[in-house]
Amino acid sequence: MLAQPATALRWPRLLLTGAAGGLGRELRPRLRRYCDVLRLSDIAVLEPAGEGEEVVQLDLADADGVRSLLTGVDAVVHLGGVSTEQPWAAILGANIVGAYNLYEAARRQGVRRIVFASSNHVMGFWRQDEVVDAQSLPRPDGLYGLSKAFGEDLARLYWDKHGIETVALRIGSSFPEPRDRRMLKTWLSYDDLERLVVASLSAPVVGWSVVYGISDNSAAFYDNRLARHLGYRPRDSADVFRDRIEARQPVLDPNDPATIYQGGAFVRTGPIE
Ligand code: NAI
Ligand code: 15L
Repeated sequence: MLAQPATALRWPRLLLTGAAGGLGRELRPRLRRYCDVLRLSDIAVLEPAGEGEEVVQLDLADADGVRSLLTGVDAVVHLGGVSTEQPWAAILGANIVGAYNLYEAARRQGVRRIVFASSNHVMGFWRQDEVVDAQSLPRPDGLYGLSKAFGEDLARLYWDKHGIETVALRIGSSFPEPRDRRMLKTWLSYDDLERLVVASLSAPVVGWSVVYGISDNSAAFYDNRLARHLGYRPRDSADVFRDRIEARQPVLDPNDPATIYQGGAFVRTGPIE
């Protein structure tokens, strides 16, 4: 069951990219409650448009298509793209060219704010015994993380030069439940994801902001104090799953890079031919 909308704010038209994906399908009914029209796009086939919805199937690498996709849009929640380590060509088209097309279309169409699904993998080569915040230097753990770092820098350029605001969400692990001991640190519940996205859309001034997309997990290696202006207050915590997860995974190899680094198994992956 969906929670009551967290705010009375309402947008005439929001765009959700990546709407056919795991998080897109979760956010579709939730975001619908905050806008008059929710435009949904993906390269994959989407469920047909319901009341107050518009559906557009397109590749983010299609510059003209993305430009018309942003017509009449007030704000964008940009989830679309490759979401794991993949061959370079796929990452280049979806995450590099696609992000450029989105920001360039926003500039031309006068869209003022983008909530960008970045990733914890921008920071994957920081160690799990270190705490990082929004000012820590990026240390991507693969081409996927690097492409998200590019997206964050691109967003900063479009803020500095063109005044388009972005909140870059360095999402940890957003699934129904944490799946392993690392996710006890990185988990973001779907309800907190909604809170985070709505806070990012609603905060009066965001400029270019970076926030770690996590629930209130006591073992987190992320510090969100520099994103306080967003007013994001997580209400869930991975802690309630701790006993079950630790029973399932009692011992970790301390020499495994997946144990040592924040990016977990991503630090071991690739390059993928
Ligand atoms: P997902 O892979 O399920 O969804 C991504 C969607 O983007 C897919 O429906 C896919 O068809 C679409 N897409 C891929 N290439 C495209 C292209 N060239 N043009 C148009 N659409 C394209 O991923 P998920 O889990 O829903 O994540 C959503 C976003 O959040 C992604 O950007 C991902 O990188 C980011 N993220 C997700 C995390 C998680 O825990 N679920 C953690 C960190 C970041
Ligand atoms: C991500 O960036 C991925 O999109 C997601 O599938 C998870 O693997 C997540 O990071 C994670 O690190 O748990």
